[in-house]
Amino acid sequence: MTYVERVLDDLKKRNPGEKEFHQAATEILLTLEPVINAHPEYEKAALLERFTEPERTVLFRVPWVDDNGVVRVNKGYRVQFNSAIGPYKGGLRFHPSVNLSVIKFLGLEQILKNSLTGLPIGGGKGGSDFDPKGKSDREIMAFCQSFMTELYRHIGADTDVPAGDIGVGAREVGYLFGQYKRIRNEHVGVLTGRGLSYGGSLMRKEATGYGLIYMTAEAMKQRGDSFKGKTTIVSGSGNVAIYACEKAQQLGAKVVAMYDSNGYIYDPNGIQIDVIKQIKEVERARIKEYANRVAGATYTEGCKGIWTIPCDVALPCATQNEIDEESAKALIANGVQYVGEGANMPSTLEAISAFQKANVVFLPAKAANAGGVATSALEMAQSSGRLYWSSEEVDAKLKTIMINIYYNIDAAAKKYGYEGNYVMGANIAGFEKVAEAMMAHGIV
Ligand code: NDP
Ligand code: 2IT
Repeated sequence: MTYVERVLDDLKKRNPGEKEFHQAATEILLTLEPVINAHPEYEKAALLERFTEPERTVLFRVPWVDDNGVVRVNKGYRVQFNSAIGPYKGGLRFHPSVNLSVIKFLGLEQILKNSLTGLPIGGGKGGSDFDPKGKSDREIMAFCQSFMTELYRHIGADTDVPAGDIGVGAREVGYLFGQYKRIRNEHVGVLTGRGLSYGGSLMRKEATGYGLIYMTAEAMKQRGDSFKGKTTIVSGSGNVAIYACEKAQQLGAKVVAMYDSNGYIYDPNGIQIDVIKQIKEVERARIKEYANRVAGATYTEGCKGIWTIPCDVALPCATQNEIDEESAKALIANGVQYVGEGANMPSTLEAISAFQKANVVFLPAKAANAGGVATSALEMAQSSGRLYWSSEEVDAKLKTIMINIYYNIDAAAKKYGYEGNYVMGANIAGFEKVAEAMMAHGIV
């Protein structure tokens, strides 16, 4: 057994049942063989054992009272995974499927993603199994205040800076920030994705989706191609999906389908993104409403069928494992050319392998969706400097960062003889910097 295989084997034994964490660790570790072989000192320093074990894991009770006066109890999590290159940084997810395995997979991915941005941010992730769906604003506020009443003692502008993820957007960040400020009596950049009136950065809302498109467009450009006229599917209809759709359309794509967790809409004339924004951002309603409002559009119950719609570009922007092997094969059979991951780990290991075998240009999440956290780091810089950059300035920086990441992962893949394998490229390029910093810090 190689060092990498042994670490992976131990990880599975010592973290039983954590299937998402096993999946992310498998994807990452197996691609690191070439780097590990080039650095025998890493094994001596138990570098991979330390890299895959969070520095700190905080689990806590979140009690709150619902609108009927009933006391409810949720689980709260913050995994402070790796601070080698900067303070822990990563989002909070509120979704009933959240458990330790999900938070750890997201945290592990986040370490390498944050490294790829080139900015000084370590990796962390947190959240709760709280389900924001169907809750009143008061219930959301009560939950967020209770969550922060424990979380505040573990975070700080130079220690750990959470942000949004599934189920955590501007509203939730506002309530979380308000409670942090009240308890600590300090107005600092302890969360990103804040509102523009209290220290948020312009373009943070758009950043993940726009960044995904900037990188995908660059991969196309390198091949003498572009988004013009490309039939595109964007799964999800939340923060990442909406702004991926918007920017893809600005570049000439025809986005024909999107979904939420109930089902998908198909609009052969091209999705009207303003209608989606009204339904999802303003009314917080279900996507099936779209078919009631737009002539020619249809709604189908269930999500999986979306991947059987013929397209040139597939952009999964909802959640983990939304593209399995069967869906990947359907996409390939229909001629998909590019897959850009907006969500975290949206493709199963089998799906990734199918895309790569079929020579589909596959841009993995930790590179392709790094625009969100990169802009969070720009928000941190603006907070510390007590200054604001214009939308144009932030957008230009975001675009430069995404293009740099693309060429870095392209170069890393080539360096080790795996040209075009951006999974290898992203894992290796992200890992090299973290490994160097960890080695410099000694055994800690
Ligand atoms: P949102 O909560 O804004 O939107 C999530 C979307 O995905 C909703 O349309 C939701 O549908 C759908 N969805 C969630 N779970 C499922 C499921 N099990 N099956 C089908 N659809 C589902 O979250 P974001 O847009 O912020 O996040 C989307 C993805 O992007 C996540 O993987 C996240 O980790 C990743 N990401 C987010 C970043 C950010 O800046 N926000 C940055 C980088 C990555 P419904 O409303 O019905 O639940
Ligand atoms: O997965 C992610 O990169 C995010 N949810 C964004 C994290 C951040 O700190 O902006």
